[in-house]
Amino acid sequence: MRRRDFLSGALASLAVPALVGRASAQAVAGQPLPIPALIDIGEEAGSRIDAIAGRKAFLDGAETQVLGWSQDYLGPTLRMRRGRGARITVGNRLEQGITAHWHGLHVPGWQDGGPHSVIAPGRELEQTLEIDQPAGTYWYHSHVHGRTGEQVYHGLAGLLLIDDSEAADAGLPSDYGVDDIPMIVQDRSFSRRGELRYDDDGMALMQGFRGDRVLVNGAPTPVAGVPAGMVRLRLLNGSNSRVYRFRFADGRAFHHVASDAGLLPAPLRRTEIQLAPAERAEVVVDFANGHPARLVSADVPMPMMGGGMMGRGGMMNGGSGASEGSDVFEVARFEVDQGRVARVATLPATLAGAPRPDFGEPLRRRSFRLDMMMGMGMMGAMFGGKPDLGINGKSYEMDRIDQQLRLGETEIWEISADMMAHPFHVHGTSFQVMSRNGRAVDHAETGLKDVVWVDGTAEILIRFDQPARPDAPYMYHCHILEHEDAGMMGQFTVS
Ligand SMILES: [Cu+2]
Repeated sequence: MRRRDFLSGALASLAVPALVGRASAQAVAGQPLPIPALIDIGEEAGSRIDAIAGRKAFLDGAETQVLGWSQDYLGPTLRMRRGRGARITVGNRLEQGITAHWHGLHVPGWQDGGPHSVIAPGRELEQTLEIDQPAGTYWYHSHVHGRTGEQVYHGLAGLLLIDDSEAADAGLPSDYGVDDIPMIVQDRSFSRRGELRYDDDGMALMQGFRGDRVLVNGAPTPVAGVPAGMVRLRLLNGSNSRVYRFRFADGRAFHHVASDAGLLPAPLRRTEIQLAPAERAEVVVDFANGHPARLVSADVPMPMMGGGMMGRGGMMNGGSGASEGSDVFEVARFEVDQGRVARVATLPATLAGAPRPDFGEPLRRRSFRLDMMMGMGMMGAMFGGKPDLGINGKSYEMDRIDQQLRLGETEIWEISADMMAHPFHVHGTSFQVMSRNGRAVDHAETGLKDVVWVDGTAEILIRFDQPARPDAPYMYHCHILEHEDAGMMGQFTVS
């Protein structure tokens, strides 16, 4: 949406775009789920990813401009091993700067790929990351201040898996692409001609950009072939702002085995799981009965606190024809393929290799208020400007250090949100959620995290064991990418 169109568009956008079924170019629904190539990153030279521009047809016969890491849209899955170095070169073959942020990795600030670590067009950066953290599903994406939303939207993201020898004995399905399936879930919007559309003005900025189609690994509502047994799904919400509440259309239960930053102590039986932007979950689903299954998501409206000016409107689904009801849309289908061998028949009672966090006594408390009402905030957006969003009353500045932390000291961070809920992410570490809205949170249900959904207030226990200097500090920010780009971010050193 261009700014001059904004006022006329503002009322229409009170009803957020419907998901699925609106674009006139037809979705190539039902194509096989693409499985990103898996690259083992070891200590030897030679592993690289390059940011490139290309064209891709998401919808039938309609190509559109995309970005990707060594491929058109998204990138290979990078697998790194705990206790080893991971040597990787990141090249930039675009005409704009990029970064490679290793989301969830405990690496020093200068290797973290934040906004200060821009790789200029035509340049490359070689790094050896020292991997020492729990096995889990992490990811990587560009993180250039002011352009993260646009660059990730067009494809600069990919999965990053950490393995370790202990978790390898957890007894979970682990044959990549066969019974251990990566799923990057994103919503996108297309023009009538099938071109990717992205707006970050006005209301789209305030609520976060939302698309009207859901893609998994870049394919609309794909079908995954699975063996007749236990299958692990590694779900990443790679969307700019959409929150998903995943479940199976037939109501089958599944087991939640890992969250953002490692395994849970024991598999947890669930029928539904919510993921905010940048959150991950590993779940194990039993396909032994041979029946096909459909993964769906309830539409989750952005909760506006106190029924604010934008109301609580969600209204994501406009006539998908799905039988689940008007607020549910399909994400992917699973079909049992008898040619695939199921290696795991039962889940262990507890998960070997699950992190056992020991944060010790916290030494201090800090507060972070996620602000949407600063200065011209909401009014700016209503009149087509770029509002300043911020944290603790300040919009992000590249040359201002907001906090100076001490290496190895545990703190309690209290994060609060006005107006609407936000997913709050911290670089360089994993944390434990202590409470939400004053109610204690059970570690066995949430595991270690690097994103916390803040719908009111949340308290986290946090500690940094890696340094970050003023020239490449760590970030904390809202992971609604439009909010982050508009300044809902801060930065800190650790020494
Ligand atoms: Cu936000």
